[in-house]
Amino acid sequence: MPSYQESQILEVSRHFQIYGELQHAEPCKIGHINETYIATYDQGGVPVRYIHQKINTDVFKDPDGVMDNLMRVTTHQRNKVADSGVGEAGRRVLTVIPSKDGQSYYRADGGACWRTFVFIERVRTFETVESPTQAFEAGRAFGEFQSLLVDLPGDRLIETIPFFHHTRGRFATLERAIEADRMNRSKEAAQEIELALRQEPIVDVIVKAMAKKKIPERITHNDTKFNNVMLDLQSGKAMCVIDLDTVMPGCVLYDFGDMVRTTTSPTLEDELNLALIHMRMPIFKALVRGYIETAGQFLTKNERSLIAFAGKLITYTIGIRFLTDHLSGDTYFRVHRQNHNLHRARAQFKLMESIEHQEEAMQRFADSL
Ligand code: GN1
Ligand code: MG
Repeated sequence: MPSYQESQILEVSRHFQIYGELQHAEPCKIGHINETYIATYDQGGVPVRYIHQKINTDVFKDPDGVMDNLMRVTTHQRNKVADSGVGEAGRRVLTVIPSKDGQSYYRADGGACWRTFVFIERVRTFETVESPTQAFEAGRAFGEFQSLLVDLPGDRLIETIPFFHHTRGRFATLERAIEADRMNRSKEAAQEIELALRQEPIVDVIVKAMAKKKIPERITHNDTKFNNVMLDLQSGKAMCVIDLDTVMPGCVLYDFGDMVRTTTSPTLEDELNLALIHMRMPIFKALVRGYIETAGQFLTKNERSLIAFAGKLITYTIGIRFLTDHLSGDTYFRVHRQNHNLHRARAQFKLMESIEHQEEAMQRFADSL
């Protein structure tokens, strides 16, 4: 739940290099981790919007690292976009507004970390994919995002959350949560726990392939939810990829997998009616086509060979993270109703099964491109 009132946002806003008077601020309810506010300023009679965001430092324990990565990544992207001549770099790449003392974020007295972005106008995000064209755009956008970062100069990016998509690590954490059963919830979740544990044979596939260098490490987004793609209101084309806190060294397959998870079902992530949850092949096809269009030039054969599997694996991994959080008392993902994380886990497992049923056909299609 948003815990900041307009008056507090006013206090925060004073610390950033923004001209004009704050007129209005409202919480943006998307996202399970950070707190986001849309703020409108009067700049010489024109309303101009910004995003103020409080970084969740329980989750992102190294905000300096998060912001260093973010500045390096967005600067590099902006330069490349500007050089390419496509135009509208300011709507294609996130712009950070520095604090009054020239930092990329502002740390308040109590320790709260706030940052500010330019609000990108005339775009919108969607919670579910409404057409193959939208899926194509999502695939294209994240593929392009990865491809722009292939030549990022400098040191390796900081791992803002170490072992973020490490399925074996996530599996072990689930096992510990079952064992501890802090909230006494394991009995009610017995079916989900059983289903989750049964999948153990898949948890090491990508982890091991990476350890053996069969799959390369690359700079990846790591939170490629469909609602992190901003689509132009008029053309419907993807303009900007947002939510860059987990941009770090990773595996492109996790990025692709999370696109499958968040685009192919017609339902929300926490859908209660399991009968509605399924992987839509036409959407998947459009998604891969879009992704291959922009990422195809750098993907290796090994990466391509796990495209369909990645969808299943990430859907499973996010499912066990929700289940773990449910068993541990909902301390990580923000919840809005009772058993919310259990519902989310159930929905992921249903989608995982649907992907599994179609996995061969999905991979065959990817291989044909
Ligand atoms: C979290 O807050 P949001 O919605 O951007 C989570 C992702 C999960 C996602 C599930 C840092 O992202 O990993 O896939 O929820 N982010 C973090 O909806 O854990
Ligand atoms: Mg996120």
